[in-house]
Amino acid sequence: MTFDEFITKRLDKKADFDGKYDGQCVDLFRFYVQEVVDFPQPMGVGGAANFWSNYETDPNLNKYYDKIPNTPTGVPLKGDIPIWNTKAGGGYGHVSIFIEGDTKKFVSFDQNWPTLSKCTKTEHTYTNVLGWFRPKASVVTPTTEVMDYKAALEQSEATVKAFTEFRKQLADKLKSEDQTTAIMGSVERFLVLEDQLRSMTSKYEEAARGLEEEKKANEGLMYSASKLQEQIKALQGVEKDLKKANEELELLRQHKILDRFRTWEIIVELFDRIRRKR
Ligand SMILES: [Ca+2]
Repeated sequence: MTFDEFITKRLDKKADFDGKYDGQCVDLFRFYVQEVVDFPQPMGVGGAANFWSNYETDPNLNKYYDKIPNTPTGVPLKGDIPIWNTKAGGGYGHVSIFIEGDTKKFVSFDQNWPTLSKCTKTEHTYTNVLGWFRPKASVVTPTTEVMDYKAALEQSEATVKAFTEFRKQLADKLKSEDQTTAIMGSVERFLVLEDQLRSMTSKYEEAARGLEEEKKANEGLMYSASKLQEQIKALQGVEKDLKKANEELELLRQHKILDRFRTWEIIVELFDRIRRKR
């Protein structure tokens, strides 16, 4: 579980891990190790201060936690484990789990501070604090991946809830005793309608495509027709010119023929005159 869930679970309750000496600070620490950090339990101690001095020799401490000494500027992270020296806790020292704070004071999750045998959020100064352990793997704060997974889970739970509610409302609307059968029938009808709609839509789309193609072809035809009209117009012009030329030619021909006639008449007349004179 997360540290926050751990706090919610254990706040204002007694936590007695070893079943001895009532609820102590070490009991809460060991529950934290078991339920949140999920590491093996450190060796037994006479008092909480011994965790600090045992660190180098206890593999369940030095393998799984960083040991960070207290300095004037150091501030633990949420989920870190502050350890007090033997001047605190009636000579035994003290241990808690850091929640929030700054360089002057902080709030942590404690048991038995000063002598309350239950878990509390407690305000402290850094007096007598030796330093803090920081769990090496980031198991205290859930990773982004875990948070994403949790969010996805919550969302799917909400979806399931919404669907259940929808089903219930549907059953009420259908006024049906046998909810499942009625709903399945409605869903089936809905699916058939949906299929019909889909097929009609595809038919419509097909028709629209055909229409579009036809329109394009038509545009091509219109273009050809207008071209043809231009050509006809041009041809008509040529024809007109030809006709005119023809007419002129005809006129010329007629004139020539007339001219010839005239010449012929003159010759005939001349011949006549000549004959007469003989
Ligand atoms: Ca105990």
